[in-house]
Amino acid sequence: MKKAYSFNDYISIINSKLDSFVPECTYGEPVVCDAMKYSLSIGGKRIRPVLLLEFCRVCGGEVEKAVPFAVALEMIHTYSLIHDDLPCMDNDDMRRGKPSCHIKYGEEYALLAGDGLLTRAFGVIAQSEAAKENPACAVEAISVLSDLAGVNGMIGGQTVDLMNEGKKASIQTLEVMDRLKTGALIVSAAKLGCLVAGADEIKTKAAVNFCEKIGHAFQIIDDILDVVGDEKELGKPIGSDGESDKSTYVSLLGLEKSTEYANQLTNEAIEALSVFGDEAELLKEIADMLSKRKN
Ligand code: GRG
Repeated sequence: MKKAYSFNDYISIINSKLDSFVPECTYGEPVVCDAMKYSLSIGGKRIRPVLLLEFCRVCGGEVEKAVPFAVALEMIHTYSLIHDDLPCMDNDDMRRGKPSCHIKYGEEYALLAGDGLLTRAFGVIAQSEAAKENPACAVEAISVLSDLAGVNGMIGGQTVDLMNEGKKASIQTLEVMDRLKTGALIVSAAKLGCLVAGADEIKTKAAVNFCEKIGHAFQIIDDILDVVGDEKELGKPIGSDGESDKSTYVSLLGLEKSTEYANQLTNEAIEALSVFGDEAELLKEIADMLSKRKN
């Protein structure tokens, strides 16, 4: 098994590489590249890239090789946050405790920065060392990411979310929406990490199962934090779900049942890790940390 990394080791690797994958502007108007770098650099928990790198490691892969895939995933996540904050979506002025991209750079450039991150993400994978060594792996990774971030993945979830604005959605609708909107990118971390490592089907299934469960718990906790969270710690205002009359786990199940549900999913996620034996310690810690997160 390859050397173990701590959560902070992974954060350092990711944070030190993100900027270098944003292209230099060659025509003298760097505003969009600056906005891309700004949104990538203002923080964030880096959960998705950390999971990707750790799944690669526990499946016997080389973490260094997986870094561009992790960067690509964080770029797609960051693009979704930039677009989600725009006035035509959630109209949020703050993100990760700092002014949202459109507040800092204007709506037009924020839109382009999101587009820039999305398109660049696929280039980062296609141009990686791993792609040169194993083009089929890169093509598969691009295909997986494009499906999970696309209209039957994250974008689909956002569409269901928009269509249900102002309506009382059922718990079933909520589960579909969150599986797509929040879960799909978290699952892509498992799929891509396993793919780069050349993991077998049993390990890939276990990794996907783990990410589906923590992705689901993640959204429930997001809904809980929107009610009982601390604005400073969250880096964004709370109460927006209630204000927009949005159906959430909390509004449908109540705080106590939502918390129990999130804990149950976290336990199930941890059980799914048994196939990785002693190597799963950090993944268990991540599940536990996410279940107790305050931001
Ligand atoms: C493409 C417009 C558009 C939207 C896609 C993912 C998404 C839909 C919108 C982002 C906003 C949102 C509340 C998504 C739910 C998932 C979620 C809780 C995202 C925040 O992820 P964290 O907590 O963020 O990992 P950090 O800042 O830590 O990276």
